[in-house]
Amino acid sequence: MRSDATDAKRRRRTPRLLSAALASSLLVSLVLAPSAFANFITPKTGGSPNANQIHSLYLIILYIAAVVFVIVEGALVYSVYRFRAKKVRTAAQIHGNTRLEVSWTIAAAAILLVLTVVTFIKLPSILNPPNSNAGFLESSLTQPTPPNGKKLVICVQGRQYIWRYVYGTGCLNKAFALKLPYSYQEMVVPEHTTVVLAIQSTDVIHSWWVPSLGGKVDAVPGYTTYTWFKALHTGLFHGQCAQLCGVNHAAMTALVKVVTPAQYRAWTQQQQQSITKANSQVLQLRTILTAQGDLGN
Ligand SMILES: [Cu+2]
Repeated sequence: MRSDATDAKRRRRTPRLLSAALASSLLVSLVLAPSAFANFITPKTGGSPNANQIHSLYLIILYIAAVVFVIVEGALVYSVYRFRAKKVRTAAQIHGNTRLEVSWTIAAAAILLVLTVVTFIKLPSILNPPNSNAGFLESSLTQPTPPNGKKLVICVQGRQYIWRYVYGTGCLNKAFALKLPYSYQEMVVPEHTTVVLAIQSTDVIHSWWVPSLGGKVDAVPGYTTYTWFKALHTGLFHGQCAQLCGVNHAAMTALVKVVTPAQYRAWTQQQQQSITKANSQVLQLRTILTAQGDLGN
């Protein structure tokens, strides 16, 4: 009898030990791999000052929420354990305790007040672009302008399922007349330059989102929304349309290639030449087809 009871006890203990071992090994492997946590629960950083500011604001709120979570869940777990069904222990009934209820209402209101004040203190550094060679990204219905007025304007047009970029002031209304360079999917920008994006859509709502370069901004048909960023170093930054815009939404990616100013100038010149060449080929083709009577009048 005794040995049967011991066996049963051992059998009950084994799955518990196994799950404890699994849980602790998972915890240890996560703690020992800090890279596993990098941008896992926090917004991405490092590409643009506004992205960094969004990240630091997020951390402040996360830490306050973590303290509240530990206090509330700690009290809950303690009470569940301490006052589990046993005759000798009875939890004090605090329902209707005015002082206690007023206290935690005031505490919750105070936390909200602190969060509001901190958010409004941080907001200008997220919304207002700096001069080139110092940068951020903003979203607004009016075009953001750095203090010295100097910016690179790029028009971003969302359509199912690709992004088109037109480079240069005038891209919103005179892009064709000015023969401005353009590209699809991959945006090329110079580093340390305040880039203002004018975002539009030709069909449904899309959302411009390159996490390392700041927040998300919707591309809404009939409206122009604005955002900005200032790339802190050269490199590639990946993005993804963040509004479900149709069956091929997942394929609507964006890539921002940050290069040196000299490389940027060379790239725009080359784009312009390629576009001019392609246009002249179209003209030649039109002349030939018209001469053959294939295009009508
Ligand atoms: Cu989309």
